[in-house]
Amino acid sequence: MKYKGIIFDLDGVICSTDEYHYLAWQALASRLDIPFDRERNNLLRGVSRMESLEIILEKAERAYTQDEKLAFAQEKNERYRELLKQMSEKDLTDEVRNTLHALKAKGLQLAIGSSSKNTPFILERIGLDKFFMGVSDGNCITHSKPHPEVFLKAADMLKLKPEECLVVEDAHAGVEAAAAGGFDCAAMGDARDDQRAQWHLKRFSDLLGII
Ligand code: B16
Ligand code: MG
Repeated sequence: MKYKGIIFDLDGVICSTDEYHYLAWQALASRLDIPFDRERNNLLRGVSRMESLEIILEKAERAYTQDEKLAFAQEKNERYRELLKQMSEKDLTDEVRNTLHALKAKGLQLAIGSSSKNTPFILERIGLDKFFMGVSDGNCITHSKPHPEVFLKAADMLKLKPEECLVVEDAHAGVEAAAAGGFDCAAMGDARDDQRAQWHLKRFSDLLGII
């Protein structure tokens, strides 16, 4: 088997929290009268909270102070966490759950590589808080994707080299991060056709055909 480990992005790969990010940013942008739509939202995938805010504010008609920006980020995160609180194990699809268990049964070592500081909370909501051997997230990195740090830390947690791991991503920034770190990547969702990825998944369960 070519890969010994798999590192999964969280939002948009394991669960649909990418939709909640969109709704929470959309509410903020609308309050501030800043144009924002799903196409611009795709630019925020895999990017840290403050960098996401800077991308949204590019369309603003006035400049904001750092204190205002911090308050906006907090406002968005509070709205986002209200949406997360409604999540339960039902928000993990059977397809994702069954595929994860099948990969583990094949002896693969599984980790999370997410830019989100809310990762522990989300994993707990969907009942996967004890499932992964390593969780590398926004709380343990200093550089957000497309920097490879989050995936390099995940590989370290699995005690594997980058070339032994496959990264699964839905963000162009994440595919770029995987390539920069020397990882193969399976791209899905918004990033599915990214030519820097070695694999292009129509569905999450297509992973079983690669491994
Ligand atoms: P938070 P991922 C990323 O998660 C999201 O794609 C991105 O939209 C978000 O801004 C980032 O996490 C930070 O999230 O505000 O919860 O810390 O796709 O890398 O799992
Ligand atoms: Mg993602």
